[in-house]
Amino acid sequence: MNKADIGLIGLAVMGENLVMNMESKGFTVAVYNRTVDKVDKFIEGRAKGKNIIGAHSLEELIANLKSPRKVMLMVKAGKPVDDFIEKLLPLLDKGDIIIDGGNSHYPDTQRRTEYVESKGLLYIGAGVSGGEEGALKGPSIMPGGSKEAWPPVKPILQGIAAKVDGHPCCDWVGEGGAGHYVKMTHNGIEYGDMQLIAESYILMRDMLKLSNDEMSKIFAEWNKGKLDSYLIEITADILSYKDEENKYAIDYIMDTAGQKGTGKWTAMDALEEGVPLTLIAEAVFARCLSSDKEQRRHAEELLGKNSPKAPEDKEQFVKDIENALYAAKVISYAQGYVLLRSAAKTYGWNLNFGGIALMWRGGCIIRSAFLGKIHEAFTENPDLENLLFAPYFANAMKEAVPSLRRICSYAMQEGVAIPSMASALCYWDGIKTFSSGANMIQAQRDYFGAHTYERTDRPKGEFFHTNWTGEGGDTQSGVYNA
Ligand code: 2AM
Repeated sequence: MNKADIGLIGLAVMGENLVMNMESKGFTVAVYNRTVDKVDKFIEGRAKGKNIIGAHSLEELIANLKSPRKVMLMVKAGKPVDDFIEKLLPLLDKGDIIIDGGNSHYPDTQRRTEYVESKGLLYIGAGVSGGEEGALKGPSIMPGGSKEAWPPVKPILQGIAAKVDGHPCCDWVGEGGAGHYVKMTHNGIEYGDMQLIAESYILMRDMLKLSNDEMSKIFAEWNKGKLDSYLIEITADILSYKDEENKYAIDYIMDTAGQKGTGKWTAMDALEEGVPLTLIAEAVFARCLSSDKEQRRHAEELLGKNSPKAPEDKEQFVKDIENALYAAKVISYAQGYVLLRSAAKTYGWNLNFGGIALMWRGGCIIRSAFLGKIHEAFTENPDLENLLFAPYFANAMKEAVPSLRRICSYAMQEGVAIPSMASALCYWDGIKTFSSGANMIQAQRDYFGAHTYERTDRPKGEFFHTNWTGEGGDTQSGVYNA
């Protein structure tokens, strides 16, 4: 057999499916796995008769690769990636490329890019989204790292990625850890989308007392309109799914949400960047609150259970939930993009924001028609400061926000917790308020800590201190902080 176009290490489901996908697109792939039995099983099983070469050692894997060699790691994030890099370095030559397609945290990818480049080789950290099915049929791929590595890798990664209107959901993101940063933000947005859907569900279930089938129909209907997306589609399926005993699966699934940490990373990074990513942060906290069911049982017994009343016009309420979900989703993406802008500045990445929307439009969990509109907004204005300022979204919000306001008011009054929708409304009202209450915070900081303040009637950059009590003196905190 000819030499392979690419080598892949890590034959768990994602790795195997990516190999099958690459092979189906005409690439020859060499494979290796730490537990070598899995190589033989794969070669004799799914890979039988395909252009796939099994290797029983890293040396054998590397010997089977065309130059410049490309080796993709699909192993557990963390130490295994560093270990494989160490083992690969002596086997590779200048200009060869190591690609990490796992769920690595972006600072690791930043560090590894620098390290591998310092050894004369090239590195790519690629976020891959779409789960097992995506890996096989076409995922969304977000590659970043050594820019020189992109041209040789591009035909393979774009070849296996999902396509929307013939456009691959994969393009160069930026240097260093940019690819994994964008993937992390994607996951944070996914947390937000899922929480908003869960809030819509709870509003319909607990306030309107709708049946699972009724809700399933509503979500299926929403999926034909502006909320058209993979997550809305699967929600309709989930609600109507009955098991062998004719019971609705959703009714007996425990309401304690798990998490693997990528939403938390996104929220932590937003705090680090000083970006108000409130909706996603609330979505992470909502999972935390859900996870302790015993505490919620205790609190319900001790503090009292709410019994929300249904609104009079149920049909209008369902329409309002649809619009509220949409408005909150726009806010969530607006916040996510502000985070990306901020990180791009911090790390010196030249991110193509419209291109990122295209990468997310297919293949991945947050895929939706809506991302096409985001792409258009950034194509019109690549320097768009906030998605809410794009004419299309500004108009859409004018129509949808009254519904978000009605839903939040009613849910608050009746005692249904919708933290992500509520945070969206607070952000919307907050960003539109030129004259906020932060003058009070500045006054307090100056009162107790002589932190000084700027004045509205003097030029910016001039700092003042008031001796509020007549006893504090005129010393400013900066003087003794220095
Ligand atoms: P294994 O089949 O030998 O366990 C997903 O878990 C993939 O990562 C698998 O291919 C797995 O190999 C690999 N993996 C997990 N931990 C690893 C480690 N410490 N070193 C090398 N490979 C590892």
